[in-house]
This record gives sequence, C-alpha cells and structure tokens, in this order.
Amino acid sequence: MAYTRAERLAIDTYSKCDTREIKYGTAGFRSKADQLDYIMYRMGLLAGLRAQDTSAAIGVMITASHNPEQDNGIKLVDPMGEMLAPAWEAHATTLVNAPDDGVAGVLEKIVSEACIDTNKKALVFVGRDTRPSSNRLRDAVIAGVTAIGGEVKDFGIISTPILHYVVTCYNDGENYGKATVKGYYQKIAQAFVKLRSSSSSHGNYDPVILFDGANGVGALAMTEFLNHLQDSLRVTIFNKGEGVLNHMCGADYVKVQQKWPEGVPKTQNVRCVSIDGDGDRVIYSVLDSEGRFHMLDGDKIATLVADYLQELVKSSGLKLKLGLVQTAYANGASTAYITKQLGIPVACARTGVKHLHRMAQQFDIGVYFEANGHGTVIFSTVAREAIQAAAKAKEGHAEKLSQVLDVINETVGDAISDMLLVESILHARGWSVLDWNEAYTDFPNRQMTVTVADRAVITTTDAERECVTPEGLQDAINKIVSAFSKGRSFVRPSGTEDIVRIYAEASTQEEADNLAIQVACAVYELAGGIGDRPKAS
Ligand code: G16
Repeated sequence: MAYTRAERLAIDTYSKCDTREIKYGTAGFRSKADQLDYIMYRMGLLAGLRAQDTSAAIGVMITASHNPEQDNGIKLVDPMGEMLAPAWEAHATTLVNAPDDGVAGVLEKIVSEACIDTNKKALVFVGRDTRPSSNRLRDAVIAGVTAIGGEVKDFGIISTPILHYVVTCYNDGENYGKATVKGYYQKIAQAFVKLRSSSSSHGNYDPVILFDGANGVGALAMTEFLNHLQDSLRVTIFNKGEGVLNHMCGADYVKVQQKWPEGVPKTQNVRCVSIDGDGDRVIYSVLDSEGRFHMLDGDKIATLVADYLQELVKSSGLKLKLGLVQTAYANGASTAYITKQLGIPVACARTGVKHLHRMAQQFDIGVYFEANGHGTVIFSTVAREAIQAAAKAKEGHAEKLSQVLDVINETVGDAISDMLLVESILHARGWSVLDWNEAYTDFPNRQMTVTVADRAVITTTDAERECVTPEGLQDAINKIVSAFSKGRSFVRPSGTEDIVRIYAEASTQEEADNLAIQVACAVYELAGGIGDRPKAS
C-alpha cells in the first residue's frame, strides 16, 4: 500500500511543530497539549498498522494521567491489554521523529519489517480523559487511523483501565468479560457485592469512604460504580470536576506531597481514597484522632493483597508460586516486611507498569504495585484453572479466592478495582485503615524534582538504582548518602514529565528531607540544572 494520502495529511494538516528528538516514554508520549496534534495523528497511523499486524483491536488512550491539566498524551494498548510491545515503541519513536515528508517512508518500512498484510482490517478503540484538549486530539487520532483505511470505535470519555478492559475482552472473544463499558462495571461490581455478602467478619471495618476524584474521569467512573454496588459501601465523592484536574488533589499529589487532598473534608478516622487523572492509580490516607496524617500507598496495598492471597492459596491446598514486583521507589520497610515477615519473593523492576507487568508474569500469581499506587494482580492460565477447579471442589477458601479474582482488573492497574479489592480484604479481616497501617512503619522518605536542560544526560542501571551518566554523579550521591543513618537515594529522568526525580530515605523525616535536597543539588550541578537551585520547600 502506498501511503501518499497519509503523508499528504501529515504535511497539510498535522505538520510537525517540534524539532526535538522525542522518545516513547514510561507511558507513551506526553507533552504540552498544543504540541501534540501531529503526534496523535501519527499514533493513529501506527495503531492502525499494529491492529493489522496483530489481527486484533488496538487501544488508544488520550490522557496525560497525573500530569497538569495543560499537558496531554497518548498510551497505546496491545491486544491483551498490555502496554505496547517494545519493538513497536521503537517504531512509534521513529515515526514521531520523521519529517512530514518522511511519514510514508517510515510506514512502508514498518510494514516491511513486521511483514504486515495491509489488506487486513484495522480496528482501533479510542478513549479519552476529561482534559479540554482531549476532544481535539481524539480527532487527530481518528484522522490517522482512517488515513490508512482503518476503522475507529470511539468510547468517548472513559478511564484508562476501562479501555484496557474492553480491548482485552473484545480480542479474547469475551472470555474475560463483555467488551462494553457496562460489562466492565457489572463484572467487577457484581463480584465485589458477592464477595462481600459471603464474608462475615466486620470487626473494626467501617464502609464509609471519602473519595477524591482528582477532578477527572475517575470521579465519573466512581459515580457509575455506585449505581452497581448496592449499599455495600458508603462513598461520598469529592473533586468531581469542579476544580482543576490533579491540582492539589488526587493520588500523585497525596503521595508526593504526603498531604491530605484539598477539597475533601478533614474528617478524622475516615479513610480517603485518592485516584489520579485517568483512574489507574490509587492512594489511601487517613487523619487519626490526633489529626495526624497517615498515607497508605502502593507498597501498603501490595503487602495487604499479597498476604491475603497467599493465605487463601495455602488454605485451598494449592501449590502456586506467588510473588511481588516493586520498583526502586518501594519503601525499604515494605520490602523488608514482604521478604522477612511474609516470606514472599520480591523482584525489582524499572519504573513503569509495563516493566512490572512483564516481570510479574514469571509468577503463577504476580502482585505488582508501584509505590505511587499503580498496579494490579495477574494470574497465569495454570493458576486460574487450578483455582477454578479447587473452587468447584469446594477446597478450603478456593471459592473465595475465585471470587477475589473477579474483583481484580488484571488487564492493567485500575484505581477503583484496586480499591474494591482493598475494601474486600479489610472487610474480611475486620480491620480499620489504621489497623492495616500497623503492619509495618514506612522509613521516612522524600521525593523531589529538578529541572535540567536535557534530562537524557542522566542514564541509569540496576533497575534505576544507580546512575551511569553523567560521570561523577553516582559517586557524589554515594558520598552524600554515606553521611546519613539508613540513608538511600537514587535519581532518574522522568519518562512522563520534563524533570529529573529524586528519591531519598533516611531514619528521620528531617534527614530524609536533607538527603533529598543534597542529592537534588548534586543533580543540579552535575547534570545541567536550570532555574532556581533546589532548596527546602
Ligand atoms: C505513568 C506510568 C507509571 C509511572 C508514572 C511516573 O503513570 O504508567 O508506571 O510510575 O507514569 O513515571 P515517571 O516517573 O517516568 O514520570 P501515569 O499514572 O502518569 O500514567
């Protein structure tokens, strides 16, 4: 197929407005929304080719998730809900960096390299978040898909996990569930209600939740879920869209700032569930009777879930290998607790759920969570079949395990499905959120960011725990860390924002703050910092 028409449109309507080299990042391409039209158009072209390549529907999600409202971005979803395959990330990068009059050439090269039959149908499922720019960018994606003769099914405003879910269900012949938005809500909500009614323990459990919707699409999803959850939970939704997306609220704000979200009443002893801008991350927090803030992040969720699943697996007499995947951001106390107290193996992956998901596939039951609240649980076919057989034979708690499996959205991290999983476990254990928090105490930690002229100068190894370049930076970090008791720190370039992230852990909060600032200053000096020198906030 000649791609003359596709190239014509690239030149006339969606011309390239950026000369910088751009890379497919942690979760696709992200930038200021007004610089993205040509990228969206080209990703529409690429999604169409990927659909022909896999003979399956491909998902395109228009969102910049936790980023500020003026940003936007695009995530591509492969046939079984996975993130785009690495070889195609490379194609995406080549296509986005080609000059306007080089678009046809790159498309032909991809077709030839991947041996694509271009006569095949190209079906692309498109979803978008609530950002004002998402509507316009959706049109650019559609223009790309249709320019190569593909077909689009536009799901409108939906959360990222719903898009992953419908893509998976459609491609597996609705084995996993019905490939509709309604089917998604029904499957997960029904499983939750059923699980709840079969569990008797209440103890300190209280079904009251303050829900922080981050002023994004997740607030809409939670509103819809409430129509299906009967009276099992008492959820009040805040930050429904009346304020600015992700601004001083939402999962990223609560996690990084370690603060209660704005817009949510400061009611003591009632848990707050914060999600991010596209509904794939979740963080719990609570103010105790003294008004002290406690945060329960992805590490706390992972340990709660892994511990409970392990218990159900053992009591069902199943021989399944359960493991947990974290990143370097995991609090050291969580890793020690998982390995020493729970006796569960832990693997460390690079940042990005795509890396964690792949690593979790080495286990029969792979629990993976980033500390920022992004994660899920995946079950191998062997595990799924064994659980279902044991449930039929009514072995131990296998029936419960099989119900838990249906509450989980295995296709990707899903804030609300994760919340329902946590709620199921707390209910079964008869725990309050403060009971859950007592499992272990986080080491004091601090995250900071530094802006540098070119964040690509920082490269890392060992699951991002060590810097390779610029020369001397890792030595400087080692020297700074050595002066702190129980100090740990690493730096890495963000793959979603134009910043470098700094993580620091130490034995007191003051020391963790101090360590973070010193390491941030080293980055500023050795990696070409711009703007103000890092200082205490
Ligand atoms: C995305 C990824 C996450 C990652 C986060 C931050 O989340 O899906 O896996 O942890 O970006 O990545 P980075 O540190 O490279 O900026 P989201 O929720 O923004 O899509």
